[in-house]
Amino acid sequence: MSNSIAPAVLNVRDLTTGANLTPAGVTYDAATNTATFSFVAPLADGNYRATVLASALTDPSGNALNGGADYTFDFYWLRGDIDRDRSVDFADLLILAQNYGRPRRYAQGDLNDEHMVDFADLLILVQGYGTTCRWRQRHGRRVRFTFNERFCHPRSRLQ
Ligand SMILES: [Ca+2]
Ligand SMILES: [Ca+2]
Repeated sequence: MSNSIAPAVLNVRDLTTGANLTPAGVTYDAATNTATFSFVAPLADGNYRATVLASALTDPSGNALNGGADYTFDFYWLRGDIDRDRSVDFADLLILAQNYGRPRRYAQGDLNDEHMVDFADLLILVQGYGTTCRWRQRHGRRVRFTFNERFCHPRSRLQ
C-alpha cells in the first residue's frame, strides 16, 4: 500500500440508524502496515459496518486493494466491555480491579485512553454495567442487533 491514505477511503455505517460516518483523520504506519482512523465525534455503543473503498487504495504499482472489490467488515463498540464479549459485567470489573492504579491500555481497564486505570475508568464501567450489545439471529444470519438504552461516547478508533 502507498504511504499516504485519505480518511475518505473508509466509510462506517451505523447499523441502527443507517447513518454513514466518515473519519476525520487517518494515520498510516508503514512499518506495521496499519491505518488508524479517527472521528470528530465518538461512536455510540452499537454495531457498525466498515467499508474500505478499494478504488481509493492502491499498492506502489497502482493495483487496487482486494482486486478492486471493496472490503467490508462488521464490528461493534460497547464502552466498558473490556474482554470484548458484548457485555459489561463482573468479568470486566475484575480486569479493571486487577489493574487499578497502574498504567495500562483499554484491554486492561483504561477505558478513557489516558493510559492509566483509575477512578474515571471505574466510573465509566459502572455507568455501563449490565449493558449488552447483541446480534439478533434470524435464519442463522446476523441481520439486526439489539442493545439496551444505555449509550456511551467512547473515543473511537479502528485499526
Ligand atoms: Ca465484557
Ligand atoms: Ca484511564
